[in-house]
Amino acid sequence: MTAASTTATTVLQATQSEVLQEIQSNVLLNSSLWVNIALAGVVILLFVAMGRELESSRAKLIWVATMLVPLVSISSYVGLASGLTVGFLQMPPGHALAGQEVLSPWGRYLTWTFSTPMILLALGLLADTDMASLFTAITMDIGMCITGLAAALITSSHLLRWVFYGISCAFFVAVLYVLLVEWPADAQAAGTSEIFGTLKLLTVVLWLGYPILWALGSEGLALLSVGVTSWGYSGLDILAKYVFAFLLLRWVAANEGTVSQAGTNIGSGGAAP
Ligand code: RET
Repeated sequence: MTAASTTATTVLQATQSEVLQEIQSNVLLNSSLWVNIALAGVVILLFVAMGRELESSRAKLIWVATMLVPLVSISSYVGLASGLTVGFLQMPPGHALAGQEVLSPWGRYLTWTFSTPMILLALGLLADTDMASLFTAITMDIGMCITGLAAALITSSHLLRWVFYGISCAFFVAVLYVLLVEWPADAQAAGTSEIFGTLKLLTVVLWLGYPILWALGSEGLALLSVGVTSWGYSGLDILAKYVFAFLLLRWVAANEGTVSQAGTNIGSGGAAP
């Protein structure tokens, strides 16, 4: 073994049962995961009931995209609670916990790659935006999640952790631009601006909490413990996913007529001239 390979601990080296033991001995961390699993289960059943009456294919598409949010979430949290997507990382020199093995729930960032595009798909359909704009928001969002994952996983250099964090933030700015500048005008034209405005505000405010928490949490400046960081994400998830999705589905169920009349823009490069 080279010197580098003996000193670098990767997420793959601790066994899953060692990681599971560590998670289960940390009550704060463990409860932050199980509360979300239970909640996602209840929310899935509720959303199935709420979507029963939908008939138009557009309303059903929004419903499926919204349903996928708690479905991805329950899978994500079972992955975390079982230790499958959690590992120990040895933080590089320069990090507040340099040299220590820090528990990293990296599965969160990975599964955001699947859940956040569904949130944006549902919002984009609600705003009746065009294909180019929807594609931009979703691909920039995936870029944000993957580079966020890289920022969390890199142990070779403290500087590069923050470089990836910066790249992820740049992707995030593109998502925010679409949400704040492009889609409100589309929603106005589609007659969905009131509910879109509420959901946009909820999304923008809550999503801003994630990079702040990352920076303050155990993977960034380490001002917060692993358990507190995890509860932070769980709390944001409850609002950004379940409350968001509930408000959206309730509105779609009550306003199916408005939703089914939209749909002129998707599939085109933009609004008809
Ligand atoms: C990271 C760290 C790097 C910089 C940025 C981030 C943003 C994350 C966001 C996550 C939103 C997640 C949601 C999940 C619901 O399933 C990756 C924390 C910008 C905005 C809403």
